[in-house]
Amino acid sequence: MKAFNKKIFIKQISDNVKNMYRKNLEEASQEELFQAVADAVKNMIMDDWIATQQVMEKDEPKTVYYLSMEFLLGRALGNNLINMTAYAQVKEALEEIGLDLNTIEQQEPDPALGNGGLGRLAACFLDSLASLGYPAYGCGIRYRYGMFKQQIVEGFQVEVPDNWLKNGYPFEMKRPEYCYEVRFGGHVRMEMREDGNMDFIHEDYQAVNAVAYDLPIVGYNNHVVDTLIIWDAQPEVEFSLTSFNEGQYHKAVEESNLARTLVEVLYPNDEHIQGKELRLKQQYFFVSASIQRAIAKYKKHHRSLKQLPKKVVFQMNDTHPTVAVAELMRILIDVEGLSWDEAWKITTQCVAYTNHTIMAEALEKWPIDIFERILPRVYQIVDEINRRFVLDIMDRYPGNEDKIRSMAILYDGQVRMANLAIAAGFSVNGVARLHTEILKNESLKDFYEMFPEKFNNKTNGITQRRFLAHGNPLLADFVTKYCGKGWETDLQKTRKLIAKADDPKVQKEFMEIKRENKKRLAKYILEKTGIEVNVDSIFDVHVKRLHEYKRQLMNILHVMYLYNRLKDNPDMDFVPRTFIFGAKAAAGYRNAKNTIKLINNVADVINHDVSIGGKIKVVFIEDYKVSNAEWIYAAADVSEQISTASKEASGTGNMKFMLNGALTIGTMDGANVEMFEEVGEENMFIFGLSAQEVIGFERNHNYRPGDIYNNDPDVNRVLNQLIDGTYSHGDYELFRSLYNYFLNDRPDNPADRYFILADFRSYIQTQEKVAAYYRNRSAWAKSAIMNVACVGKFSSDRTIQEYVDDIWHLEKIKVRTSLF
Ligand code: KOT
Repeated sequence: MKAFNKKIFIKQISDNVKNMYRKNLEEASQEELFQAVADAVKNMIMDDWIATQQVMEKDEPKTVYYLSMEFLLGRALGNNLINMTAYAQVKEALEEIGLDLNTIEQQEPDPALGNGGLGRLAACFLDSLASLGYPAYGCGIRYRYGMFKQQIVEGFQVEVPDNWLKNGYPFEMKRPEYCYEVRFGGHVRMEMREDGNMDFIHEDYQAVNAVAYDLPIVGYNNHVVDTLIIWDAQPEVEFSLTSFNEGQYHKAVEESNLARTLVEVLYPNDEHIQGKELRLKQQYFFVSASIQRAIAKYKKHHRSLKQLPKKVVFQMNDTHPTVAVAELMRILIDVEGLSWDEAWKITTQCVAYTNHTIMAEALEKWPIDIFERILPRVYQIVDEINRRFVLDIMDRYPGNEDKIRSMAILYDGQVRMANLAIAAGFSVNGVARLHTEILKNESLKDFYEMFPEKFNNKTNGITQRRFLAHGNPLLADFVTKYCGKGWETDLQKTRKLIAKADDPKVQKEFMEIKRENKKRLAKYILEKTGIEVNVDSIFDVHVKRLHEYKRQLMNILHVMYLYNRLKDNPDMDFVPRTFIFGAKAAAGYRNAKNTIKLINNVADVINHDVSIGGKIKVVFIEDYKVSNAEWIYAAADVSEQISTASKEASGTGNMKFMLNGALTIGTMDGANVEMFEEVGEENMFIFGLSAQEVIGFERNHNYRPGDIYNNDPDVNRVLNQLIDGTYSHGDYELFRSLYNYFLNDRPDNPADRYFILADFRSYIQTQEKVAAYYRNRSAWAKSAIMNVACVGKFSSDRTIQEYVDDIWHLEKIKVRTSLF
């Protein structure tokens, strides 16, 4: 960025308003002003973006291509200004012309090209790659409709399409010069060449063009601007009515339909794969285009493909882009003319795989007939990879059918994408230490035995630039005051707070900041829901995707239990608490949607019961997304991280709460384990079964939730309240399926498969400790400060540096804008 010039900046905004809308500043709407400001900011980014791309062109450093079906970006304007270290200056300049930066920021659509943790992780990784100065491309899909907008109507979730591109997105740049053909369907004809080798000729296919849109990823204060490429689909030929014969006309119509539907919508299921044909087409579409672009870029400098692994590494974000393995093989063999062995050697040095979950329903498997019909040539290659891999398995384990059953890529009529990723990838990583251990010792045991050298852990992280500097400016200033500048790029610097955590003055300051942030959220809650909350109550927050394993149901049952207690003993000593929920449920996920309805109905009953004097409030925040998440984390006292142990691979929300000084109540699951290690037992509330205990029950089938229901009167009472009309205006059926979840035992779907009743008593007791602790303001403040002080490990900068050191082996680039 050139040195910021206020005058020029202001002039540019008024010029933009004039040229874009034929208006002057006074006439323009806030949305128009946002477009004008965003364009001016993009202009400030441009020189660094050009300079970065020039350095990459000239020095040709090894580059990571982060392949991901999801990037949950959140708004860019404020974040870009933070990373350009121009936020305060721009805010001041706008004030001079009567504009409020906050209001302007809120006009930006919140680009939600992702579901939850996996997509948000990809976005944090890009921020860290750029901020550390590493050459990187994110590669994804330009969905017309990202994650749906959630409305709550009479307590039920309603999904509304989110047309984020409606007014144009100012930070994207169409790059028509990067346009690649991607082929679907048809047949493969084999032809013998003169040299005796085979040619594989793909015929009768449908083709679409992938057209690149680039988004800038601004590094923090270092002039590096990396690129996120999102691919749009366009028909190859625009059909004209006159110049086609009938056959051509049909094909043109089909191809343009395909182009339109391909990128129409993000599949809104988190950790649940349905195996829809269109999803496979989306995967192949963006993977093929990304690999073609990477190879075209490489070939500008090289004639032989042999050095590709020295210049390019593809990181596969879960199995969704795993077709990359076969697509790279296809291009190396069919297009570049390499032998199978040469191509395999290159491919297996270029691709690496990250696993994000052990949940069975999230494992991608494609029926072979569908896969073969949609991608006939790619399928041939997968078939050959599998044939050779099965030979390797037999070689290593002669006569052992079990090993083939668990590791073969093609099995039981299905293509198993994780098996392909592990067979081909040179690295396989989990996302928290416990998760990686479970992969090695349980779910991927056979693979670990065969390829121990591939397995490694990379504990997730989050970017402090968005989730502290931007989301919580008051706490950011507090950290700067006591730790100095520099935490923006070195989060370990917050450790200096350890020495201050006992100081009553510092504690008071912290608690005042927290209270301000609670006021900000209370105002938002009042505006959105009409519910008034007490900012001096404990803000107890559970925000994340709705999934049974994340156990929002356990949380609301605990609220029902507390309410029973208060009703039974109106004079009991009770620390006022506001239970805040936010979660989207996949559209077809019945128990998840019913849980949302239950939370809203419980809220309705409790919030309107004047007899409890407002001691409990329950709030469901509609449309939980990155932009309101920043405010929610900032305002939290208590962070709910209560997944069934072993099920949450890592979690990243847990880290964002910690960064904002909330105390965690959680199970020993995912990255909670490592947070516990960092912050110490006196500053975190742990409860429940361990992962090994859960795995033990699952293996031995000896968990009996019915016994707990029969013997624990508190459990018995809250479960019965699901079917006695207490929370359903007398309707006994509305929550029957949730009741049945606990007690209906079927071989394929055991009762209470997420061990809610097993952990319930321990959860109640631990929540009592939380309440008692909150009474001691000084102890609480100290623990909250300790959370901020000990969060350093969970910066995504640390995570990315580990990926670089152990997997990618990149070198930093230096960008000096010539204009300086
Ligand atoms: C799986 C299939 C489809 C869509 C999403 C997934 C998915 C999401 N798998 N794992 N995740 C989450 O990834 C986060 C980032 O690593 C983790 O922190 C979180 O624990 C996973 O549930």
